[in-house]
Amino acid sequence: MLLDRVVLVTGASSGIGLACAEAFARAGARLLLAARRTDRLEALAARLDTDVAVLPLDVRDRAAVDTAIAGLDPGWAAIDVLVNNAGLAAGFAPLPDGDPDDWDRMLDTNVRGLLAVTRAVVPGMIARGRGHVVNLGSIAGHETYPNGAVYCATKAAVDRITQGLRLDLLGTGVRVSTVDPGMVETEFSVVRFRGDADRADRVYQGMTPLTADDVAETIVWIADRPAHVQVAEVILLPTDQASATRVARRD
Ligand code: NDP
Ligand code: 8X3
Repeated sequence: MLLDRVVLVTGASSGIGLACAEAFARAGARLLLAARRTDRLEALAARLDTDVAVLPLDVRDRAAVDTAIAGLDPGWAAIDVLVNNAGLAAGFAPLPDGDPDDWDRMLDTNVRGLLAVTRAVVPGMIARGRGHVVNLGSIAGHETYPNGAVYCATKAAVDRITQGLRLDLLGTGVRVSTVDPGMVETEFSVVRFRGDADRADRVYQGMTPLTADDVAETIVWIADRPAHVQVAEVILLPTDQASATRVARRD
């Protein structure tokens, strides 16, 4: 069903987005891969066995998002699946000590960026009477944990945007889904801790986290359901995780 479908993945240069690119390529889709680190996207494109176009994109730049989507070649313009994956956590601190620049990065990327890409892509889906938006939420959108208030707020916003979009697109034939993972070992924690790889490793110490592939396979499964089936929400946790704050560790 995904053969020759055009799939746009934001944040395809790393982690879940990169794994989505690989999984959709295996399913025969054609890929639009977006991120800021285009060297990584080019390297990924070179090893994928499908049609790929690289889209240099900072989702925080709304004008650039509009230009990039409006400027797609006709062969790429009819996007069937949008995976709104680009996102990050920046910092881990009690709210009164938080860095407002970190808050801006998270809000601008996870919320405003997701909105900008959605706004640029979805009208075309409506006009074609089909399409699928898959957002990357998080367990953090369902529960707030200490030191993560703003990141959790951005993911709660993603959850509400997902629900609102689904309501607003009712009757158009366009599907809206969210995948809300718990702990996934990617570059997420390295980014959150500003490159401190040891601290990032400790996040997953003594437990088995999800892999980016686990999440990507779920997203491909969602996109591959028949057109009348809309998977609204999947919460995907490692077996070693019961909530945002309850994790079984063996050491
Ligand atoms: P990674 O850090 O491995 O990947 C993040 C991706 O987002 C990169 O490709 C990065 O590309 C891209 N990105 C970040 N900022 C921007 C921007 N301004 N414009 C365009 N692309 C951007 O993390 P994950 O793969 O783990 O994260 C992917 C998504 O999954 C995020 O939305 C995250 O919140 C969510 N998530 C992650 C979980 C986890 O435990 N890892 C759990 C639940 C949800 P580049 O820097 O090249 O632009
Ligand atoms: C990422 C998962 O629990 O580290 O969204 O916030 S968590």
